[in-house]
Amino acid sequence: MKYVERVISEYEIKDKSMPEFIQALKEVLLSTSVIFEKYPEYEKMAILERLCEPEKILQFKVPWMDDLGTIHVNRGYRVQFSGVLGPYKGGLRLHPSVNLGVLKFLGFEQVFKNALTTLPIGGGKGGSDFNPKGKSDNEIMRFCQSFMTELYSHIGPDVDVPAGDMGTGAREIGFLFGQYRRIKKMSERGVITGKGLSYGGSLARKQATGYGLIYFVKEICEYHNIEMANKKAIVSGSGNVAIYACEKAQEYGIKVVAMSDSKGYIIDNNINLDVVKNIKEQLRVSLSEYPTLANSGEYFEGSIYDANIKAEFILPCATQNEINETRAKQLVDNGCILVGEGANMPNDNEAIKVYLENGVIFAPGKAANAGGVATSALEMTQNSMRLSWTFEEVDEKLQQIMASIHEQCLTAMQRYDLDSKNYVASANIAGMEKVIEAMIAQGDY
Ligand code: NDP
Ligand code: 2IT
Repeated sequence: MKYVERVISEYEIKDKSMPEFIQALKEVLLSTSVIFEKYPEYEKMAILERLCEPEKILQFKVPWMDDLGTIHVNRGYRVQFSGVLGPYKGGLRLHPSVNLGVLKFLGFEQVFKNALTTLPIGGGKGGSDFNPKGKSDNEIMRFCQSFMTELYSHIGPDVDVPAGDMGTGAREIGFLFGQYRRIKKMSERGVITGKGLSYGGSLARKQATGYGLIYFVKEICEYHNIEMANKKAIVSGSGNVAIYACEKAQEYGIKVVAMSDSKGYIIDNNINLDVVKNIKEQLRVSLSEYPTLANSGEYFEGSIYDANIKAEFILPCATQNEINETRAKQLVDNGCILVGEGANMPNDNEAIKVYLENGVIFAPGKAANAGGVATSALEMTQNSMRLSWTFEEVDEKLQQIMASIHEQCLTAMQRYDLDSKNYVASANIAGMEKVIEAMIAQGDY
């Protein structure tokens, strides 16, 4: 049995209760098997076993009191996956679907994504099964304080630097940072990123993941001679990543014809993003309010990917496994030519196969959405230097980083003789080679 297949089958037994982690392992390992064919000595060095096992996993109880005085207990986690390239770095997800398997998949992906940014950050991920929906600001604050009361002793600017992810935005980061500062009695701004601008945050971090996705799409379009203007796009989700992907896409003349949330989706000729921002960033309510507030468009319940919408660009920016084989085939039938993942693993492995078999360009999350974490690393840099760059300076660096990730993919394609539309294998190879090199150099065993 091939090395890669052996390691996958061992994990299929060891982590059989973690389907998302197994899915991510398969995506990464099967597409990088060429590395292990080229360097058979890596098997003896147990490189894959060392890469697939997190360095440390923390699980802790998060008790908090709601506004009526009832006590709740959630589970908190931090998966410190790999520190070979720098402090563990990755977001905190607050969502009822969070469990260890989901965070292991996210942490594993984060290791290679962070390697692609070329910045000195290792990979990690954390979060809780806490549901922020419908909670008051005070309840959110008490939860965040309780979460940080346990986490604080495991993180630090040179140890582990959390940030936002689904359900964790500026409000939650503020409460988390405030509790860390109170407990530590130190001004360590670089312990968490995505902070507010008044206390050490970076301009353009809020926009960075969505903008970065579109900068990456722009690189692809330039390389493959595709005109961006007037193409139709579906952007799923209407959270942080989706909103700023839509904003930058519209700036480039792309027509965003549909967006979604966890309950349904809106279809409009050209989405009115100010209304979506108001609904999601201010009112924090459902997209069903859109037709009334925008005075245009229609709202439907269900998945945006069952709606049979015609679009050339598909930009999934909500959550994992939104698109399966059937939905991918429908997207292809409806004229899709490019899929760029703003979310982490929104396409399952069968969907990716459909794209590659049908000549659709596929940009995986670990390359396409790396702008968020890259800008977090720029926030860390500014915190260390004790100064702030302008929006334009950060945005310029973000564009350079996304262009460099595209360049790294092209180089890997050439070195391993891969198809020029196969960004999934090339991104995985480029990220993994960097991590392996650092592991070997550091005698990481
Ligand atoms: P947010 O919490 O801001 O937004 C998430 C969006 O996804 C919301 O619109 C939410 O709907 C929707 N959603 C949640 N669950 C489902 C579901 N089951 N089906 C359909 N839609 C759903 O999160 P982010 O925008 O920060 O994150 C989105 C994705 O991008 C995640 O995969 C995250 O890991 C990834 N990512 C985030 C980065 C960041 O910097 N924030 C960086 C890189 C990747 P509703 O409004 O109803 O809750
Ligand atoms: O998935 C991701 O890359 C993020 N949620 C961003 C992590 C970060 O540290 O900014």
